[in-house]
Amino acid sequence: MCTVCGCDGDGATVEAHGHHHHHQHHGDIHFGHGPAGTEVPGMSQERLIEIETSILSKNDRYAAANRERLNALGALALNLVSSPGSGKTTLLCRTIEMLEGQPLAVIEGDQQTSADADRIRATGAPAVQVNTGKGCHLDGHMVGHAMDHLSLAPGALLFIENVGNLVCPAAFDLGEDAKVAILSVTEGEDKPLKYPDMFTASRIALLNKTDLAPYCDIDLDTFETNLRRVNPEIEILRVSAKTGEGMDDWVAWLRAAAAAKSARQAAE
Ligand SMILES: Nc1nc2c(ncn2[C@@H]2O[C@H](COP(=O)(O)OP(=O)(O)OP(=O)(O)O)[C@@H](O)[C@H]2O)c(=O)[nH]1
Ligand SMILES: [Mg+2]
Repeated sequence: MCTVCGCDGDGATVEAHGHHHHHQHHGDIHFGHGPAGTEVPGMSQERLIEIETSILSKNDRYAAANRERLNALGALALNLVSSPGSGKTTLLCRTIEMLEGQPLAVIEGDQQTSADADRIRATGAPAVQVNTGKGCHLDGHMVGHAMDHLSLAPGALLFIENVGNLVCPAAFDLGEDAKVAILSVTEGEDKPLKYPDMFTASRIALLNKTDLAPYCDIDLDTFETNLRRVNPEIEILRVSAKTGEGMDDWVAWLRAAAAAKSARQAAE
């Protein structure tokens, strides 16, 4: 997981080498076959697992606290995950306009700049930007702080736009109700197979930029087949945040999910 990019690991400890990578056909090499699922030079598989467990168990405590706050409000939180530029912010801006009357707020994650939070605030919705610096994902602790700056109404929708990255955000629970994977047709239909963890972790995938499909030599049915190969349960909607195509179904999905969450809270 994310100890590879050094964003959280305490990489100082050097231990015996554990070589787990397997050579496959044609001399191709896979570094993910060991118990840790990855390799870092100079670090044993045991140490890697120890670091990952320590980081993720701390994260999980923050995420659980966030989830408790959200549950008490009957607020639905969605973690929007994707590669950079799939259209998360564009989609959010259009979604917010369509959700008129629905209380909502946005947390924006990026390495640098408050550009995306500014775009959200321009719609009139409250937004907090979180800059991660060298970090490559949002974590539970960051989201808890951001929530302190948003006075979420009961039954609100909280959209969390994660850092554009198809790898690391898959591992970090933020306390959300569901991950929403955004894919755009320009990325190619093979992405679910190449970056499976993100799509295994997501409840729904939005295939965005359908307006560009005719120019992209892409087969949307194969895109969907590949998504279901890594996650047979995943829901899929085809949308264009630009033209609005398919956006009614997405907004209906959101309204139903938000209603179900606040009903669950009312029943407690
Ligand atoms: N044609 C077309 N362009 C789109 C669509 N959605 C977004 N875009 C464009 O795609 C580019 C990236 O959109 P953003 O909304 O900034 O993407 P993002 O996922 O928020 O990007 P990061 O936050 O940087 O990861 C912009 O130029 C958008 O105008 C769409 O449905 N169709
Ligand atoms: Mg964005």
